[in-house]
Amino acid sequence: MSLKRKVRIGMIGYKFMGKAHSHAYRDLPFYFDTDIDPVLQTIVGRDEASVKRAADKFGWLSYETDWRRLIERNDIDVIDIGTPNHLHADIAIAAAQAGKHIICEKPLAMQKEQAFTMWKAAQKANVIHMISHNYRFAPAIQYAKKLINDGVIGEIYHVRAQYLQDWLMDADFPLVWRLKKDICGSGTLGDLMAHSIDLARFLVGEIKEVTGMMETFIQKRPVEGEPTMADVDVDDAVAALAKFENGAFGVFEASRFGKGNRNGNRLEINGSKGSLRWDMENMNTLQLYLDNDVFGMQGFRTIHCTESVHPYAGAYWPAGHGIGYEHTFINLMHAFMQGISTHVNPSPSFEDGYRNQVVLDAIAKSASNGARLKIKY
Ligand code: 4PW
Repeated sequence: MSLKRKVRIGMIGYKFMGKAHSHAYRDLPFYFDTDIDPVLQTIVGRDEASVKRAADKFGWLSYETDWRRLIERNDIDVIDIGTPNHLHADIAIAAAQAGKHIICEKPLAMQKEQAFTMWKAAQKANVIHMISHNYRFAPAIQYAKKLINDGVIGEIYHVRAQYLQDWLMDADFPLVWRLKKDICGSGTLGDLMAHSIDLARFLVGEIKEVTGMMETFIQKRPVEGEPTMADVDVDDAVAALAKFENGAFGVFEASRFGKGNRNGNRLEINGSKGSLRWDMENMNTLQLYLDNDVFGMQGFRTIHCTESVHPYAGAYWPAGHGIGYEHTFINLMHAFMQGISTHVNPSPSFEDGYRNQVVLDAIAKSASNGARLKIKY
């Protein structure tokens, strides 16, 4: 019998993120030596037949059809929120008031005021809180952070980040929840650029000023299950310029119309002594250019971040055997469980989610009024 502390998870949502999170909880003890054993206690969804199927497939012990009932239960320690964005705040605040630890999908909220309330509720309840920016947990990103902190690329001048997908380019694709402002808050801005802003804040620092532009290329789409069309009221693409507190200059682009880019989440950072490049579609490698390489032999070198010196990589396979998208979630859940074990809040926290949301809101505001805006937290 395991002597590990059992942490009973209640997860709301069972689709894309529900699958990623379920898998992460299940595989975590397989790779990491922790003093916590996550228990897949209860999964929640409104449609009973579907949530029951998900419970069976993902290995949950039970299911519920009402998230409020989940939060009332005293056999649940953690609330995991993988619902559409408009429900994040109500669930997180209720979970905090019930003394549950919380992990929430991104973007944290519909707007910054809501994100602030969520952060403060979690802080007041003294529960562990995390936002699921999983890409931070790719070994190559964690290693880039170490190189930057060690001064390897020197003072940072530029960060440029793109997050491009192409799943929405068919005009017959229906008006799903990610295209309805009252449910998602924003389009590519909160769905994709939120990740780039998180990576930039993690690697480079706080943003102090932004301008933004947005575009909706297909303005009407079929309503799901009905023979009618309705307006798309969120962005298909967004671009933003940013200045960082440390003087760095940022260029960000996110789109669901980047043909051929299935999940093209990339960034490049240029410093006084070198540069770094990362691309999620080749996630185990990091490109590094160093100015002090031998003249004539300079160029971007490819670091395979699969050695034990690379954060998280050693938990998996021998060098050269890469990991995938799902492992970023395992690493994130490891940080979350460590946070619960030590009661030291891990990063990215709800505070990071709030700061991210402040930047996103400013980009949206700038896109609508054309102004260049200072970031005020
Ligand atoms: O990480 C990405 C997102 O934030 C995923 O690839 C899908 O696109 C799901 O939501 C966004």
